[in-house]
Amino acid sequence: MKLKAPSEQAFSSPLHHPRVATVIGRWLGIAVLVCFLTGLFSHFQQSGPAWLYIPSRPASLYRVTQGLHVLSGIVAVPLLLAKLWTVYPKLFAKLPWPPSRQALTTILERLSILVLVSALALELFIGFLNTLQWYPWPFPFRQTHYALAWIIVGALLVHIAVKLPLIVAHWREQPEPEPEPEPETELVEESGHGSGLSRRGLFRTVAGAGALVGIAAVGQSAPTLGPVAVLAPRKPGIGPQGLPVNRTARDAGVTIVGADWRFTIRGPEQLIYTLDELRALPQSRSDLPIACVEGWSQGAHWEGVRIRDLLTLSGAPPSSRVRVVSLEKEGAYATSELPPQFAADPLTLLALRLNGGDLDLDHGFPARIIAPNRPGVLQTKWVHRLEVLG
Ligand SMILES: Nc1nc2c(c(=O)[nH]1)N[C@H]1C(S)=C(S)[C@@H](COP(=O)(O)O)O[C@H]1N2
Ligand SMILES: [Mo]
Repeated sequence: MKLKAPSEQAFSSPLHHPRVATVIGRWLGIAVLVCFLTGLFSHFQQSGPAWLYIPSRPASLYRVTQGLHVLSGIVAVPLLLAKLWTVYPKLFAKLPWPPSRQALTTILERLSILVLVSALALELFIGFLNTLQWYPWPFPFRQTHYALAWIIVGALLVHIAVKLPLIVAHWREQPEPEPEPEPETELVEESGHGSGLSRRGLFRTVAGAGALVGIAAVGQSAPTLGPVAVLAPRKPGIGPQGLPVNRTARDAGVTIVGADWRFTIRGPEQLIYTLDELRALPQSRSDLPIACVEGWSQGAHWEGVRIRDLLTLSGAPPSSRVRVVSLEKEGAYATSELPPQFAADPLTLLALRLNGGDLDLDHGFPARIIAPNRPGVLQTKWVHRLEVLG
């Protein structure tokens, strides 16, 4: 027996319609745009060009942008699935044959959609696994995630340009045309006419699915929704001193920190402090969040010595570029750099205390960096040296 592929016309449900594709495409487009822009911001924070100035305020800006990044990525998943379902009969459309100029355009257009869909599906998939801190692949996550983002944006612009006439024609709702009188009296169920979901019903279902996964995820950065955050690997309030931990001291290879611990600042003058000497310096308080790139965030109360005060003590100007060095031996987060505007910000601390007690070893005991508007990965723990770079 020979199996025959259906033709595009076999899918006659009114839900496989350019109007539906336009409406869901708009939602997906907004989610992708928000995800892209917030992702760029996060990328530039971590490895931006030297000329790019990122302000240290508003203090919670990164918390909001990264929360939106993960939220829009998760909401994009049901939107993408719905969009693909709406347009999948196109897979069975006949290619114009013999090849003509028009056929070439059609093939190129199909290829751009193939690139768009596969890159976006892969992007959302690895992004979601990353929120679970699971990296079952041999490539570096951040660089790959970033490169895919540009491929998606490029392919999306081509897709929108090609479909522009269709998008414009279906941007506004039009009254649905009267169905043609059918020659046969009996309607087959599969034909979709008059049966099943209406367009409005489909839009409600898709919006509902988006809202549901959104609510299940956003609780990792919005504490009031913490209890329903079933998609969140870390929930607010759970962890030592009521704050989640991304990488424990043990995972980072940091063991007991003893009385021989010293803190060094290398400026024009080199100063060395014991922990008690650091505690005897003027202490400041900052209420700042840890906002992890993986999407969870939580505010906390920090106490410690202002970085700008330490810089002044070592004879350096308060707005200096500073290298932060951890006791952690290897790993991408063992060191970080504070740009001058972050070092000078009075909220930026070498924190010794968290939520009213000495730092837990997993939160960076004896000392860590906490600064406003920064990704969690740059809030270096177990700090034992600052180097003034200029
Ligand atoms: N030295 C060092 N500092 C680090 C890390 C690390 O792995 N090593 N992890 C970072 C990450 S990814 C985050 S989100 C924050 C989390 O801080 P917390 O564990 O105190 O909540 O610490 C940051 N500081
Ligand atoms: Mo993080």
